Amino acid sequence: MRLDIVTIFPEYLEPLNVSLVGKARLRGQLDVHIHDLRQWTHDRHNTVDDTPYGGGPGMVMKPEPWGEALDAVIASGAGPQGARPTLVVPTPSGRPFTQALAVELSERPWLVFAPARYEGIDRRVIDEYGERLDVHEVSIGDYVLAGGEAAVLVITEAVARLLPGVLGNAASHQDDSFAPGAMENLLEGPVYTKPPEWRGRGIPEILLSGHHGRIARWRRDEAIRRTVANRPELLECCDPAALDKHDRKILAGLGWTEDPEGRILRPQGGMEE
Ligand code: JA8
Repeated sequence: MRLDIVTIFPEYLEPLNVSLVGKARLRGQLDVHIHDLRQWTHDRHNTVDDTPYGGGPGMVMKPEPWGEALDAVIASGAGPQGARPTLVVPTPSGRPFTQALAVELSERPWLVFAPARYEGIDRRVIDEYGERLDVHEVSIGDYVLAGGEAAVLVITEAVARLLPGVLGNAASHQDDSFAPGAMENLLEGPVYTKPPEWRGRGIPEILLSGHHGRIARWRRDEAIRRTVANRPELLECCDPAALDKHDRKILAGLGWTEDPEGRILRPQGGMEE
């Protein structure tokens, strides 16, 4: 997979030299190109921003440097079949970045990232490239960063580990929390390793029992408990058929009920806090 990132802070992308992504690059599985947007400015001050039309706070990124940058990056890779990249623009007003979107992006041969600073990029840039490329405006969560570079790191790491051969074992991301069809909408439960006692704390006995069926059931119970505590909405909207009798027993013990269609409902009103 090829990745291009156009940014006014190339140093911000240094973490792409490290760990899983850095190793994937060294192995030739990821071909990463980082570009300084200011290369495509022509004034003495390398200006990339200007005041917003209509007034309001902050500055907006000018369209001309982005247009020249993206044209140059796209042309640099347009092979014989005229391969076009997928453009990814991190923004808090984008489509939520999920594991499903990470999978979708991991299937593309070439991603170009356009992380903004200030109040964002002049809308005409997104509209222009939307006519030529698949453009994904993506939000990594409901908070505002000072710029899109940290979101590029997040998206790149989530995508890179899905590439064939990047993670040691291909089976290992099948049961990630949020992997489509993993534990079906459940968060993962706790994990343990050696030593068997640490600061007076042991390991849940079941994990030492060798009863694989009972261990799987215990792990699922813990996953349900953690999902109830941290992300109850994941359970409330899930397919009722995804829950077995034992799941329902665990949930009943946590105060959850079932409607006549078998949909599960969180405890109503007031007992929390
Ligand atoms: C921001 Br400025 C800027 C650019 C991209 C993103 S993605 C996010 N959560 N915040 C801020």
